[in-house]
Amino acid sequence: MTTPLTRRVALGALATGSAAVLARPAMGARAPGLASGAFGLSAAALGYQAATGEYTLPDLAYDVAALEPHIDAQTMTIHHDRHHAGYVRGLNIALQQLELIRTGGGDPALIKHWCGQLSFNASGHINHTLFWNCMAPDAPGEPGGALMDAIVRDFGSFNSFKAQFTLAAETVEGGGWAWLIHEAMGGRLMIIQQEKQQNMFVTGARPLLGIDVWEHAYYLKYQNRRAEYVAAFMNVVNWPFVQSLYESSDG
Ligand code: MN3
Repeated sequence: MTTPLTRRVALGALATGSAAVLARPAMGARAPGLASGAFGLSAAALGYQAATGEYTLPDLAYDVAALEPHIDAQTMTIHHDRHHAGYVRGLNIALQQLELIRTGGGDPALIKHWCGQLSFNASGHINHTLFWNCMAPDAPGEPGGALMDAIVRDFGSFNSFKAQFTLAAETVEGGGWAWLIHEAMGGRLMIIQQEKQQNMFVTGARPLLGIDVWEHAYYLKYQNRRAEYVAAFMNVVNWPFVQSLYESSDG
């Protein structure tokens, strides 16, 4: 059983860009918290409880006010404690309902419904866990190392990357995300839009940097001015964390 404290420590190590995260893992080894789980996040970082088969809401690695003035404390509190918690709850319910169908206690006619709920809520949980870690106070402004090299190679320059990422984020239709992803088979970076929590993703790609552009992510502070929110987000990107995801995905 993983305690909340353990999770907080694990996420804290990711979010603060500690030496363990910044260092490129040696062959066969990974930095703490970056064990071989989904998308470079460990089971502990995702709040997975092996004993019960359920997921729990991971704590934030920083105070809800730590990203002010770019992302306000009230939005962070509601977003994490209510919206993200809702995805975790929905994920556990979907898993329970699918088990009931499997064991004869559920309605087989609802398999499509619960598969949809599983995809939506599991993706919502993973997306948000990544999202919180993609932001940090005292962010460095730009990536470095191999990630910066890859950005320049695949987008021409960091400014070109930023312009395309911003445009993608501003124009997601309805609720959704923009992601910088690593398509590992081709070995290149791409920017995609994702509708809802799970649609339009590229199979097998590793998400590196995501911005939540559902209205719940910005409406309290920015109302309908999504472009201002996207610009503010770029000021708090936790590039050391994004770099660690990239460097653990290309080996
Ligand atoms: Mn959200």
